[in-house]
Amino acid sequence: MISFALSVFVGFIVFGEEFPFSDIFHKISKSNYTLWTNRTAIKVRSRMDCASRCLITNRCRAFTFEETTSMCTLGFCSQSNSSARSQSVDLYQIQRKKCNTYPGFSSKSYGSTIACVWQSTERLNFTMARSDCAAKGASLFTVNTFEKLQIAGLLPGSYLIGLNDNETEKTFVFEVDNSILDESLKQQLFASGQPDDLYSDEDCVVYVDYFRGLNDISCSRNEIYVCEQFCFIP
Ligand SMILES: [Ca+2]
Ligand SMILES: [Ca+2]
Repeated sequence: MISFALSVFVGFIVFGEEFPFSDIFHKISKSNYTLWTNRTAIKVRSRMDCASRCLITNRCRAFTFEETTSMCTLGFCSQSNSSARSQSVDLYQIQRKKCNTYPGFSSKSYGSTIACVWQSTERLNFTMARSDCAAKGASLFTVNTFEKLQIAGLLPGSYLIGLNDNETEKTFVFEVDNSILDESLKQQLFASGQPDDLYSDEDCVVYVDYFRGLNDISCSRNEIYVCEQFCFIP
């Protein structure tokens, strides 16, 4: 999809071809869905301009565009949400793919929570693991709820996930959207006595099977890792 999208974009720029907007993006009912994003709106020339920006932006699968102001917001995916939205904002989504159409990925569930995940066989450090997940159009596994912690337990062994306190010590940030792990959830997710920032050198996080919880480790350690697709059909 990414290479297809890129070639479409390049074709649009170089040859001035008609941009097959409606083949790629679908308008989503805004009464039921909102945009999952960590970006702020930017002013663009047109809806097509906004769509083009989404196609060349890593992990952009959806966007909103406000006709009257030409404000464009790029996002990860549309998500179910019953809260009211501004009627002037249109929400578009790239066609979602089934989880198992991403090579090696499979869906795992706990209750109504479903994750689309892939586990490595090779051990890499945090930076390399993160790059490998990005190359798959994914991010390191996000364990940000009790349910996701239970899903983590369905995968064998211990492995790196997408959470770190690289920027500010003790402030753990999820890789997928830079959201911050709050204190009460931190206590639920981490194993007893963790995170301990041992030797002042532990800023990356692994799920540890025998703790059934998280532990902070050195980012330079080579570990098994798990990638997660965030915009899929189970
Ligand atoms: Ca730390
Ligand atoms: Ca630790």
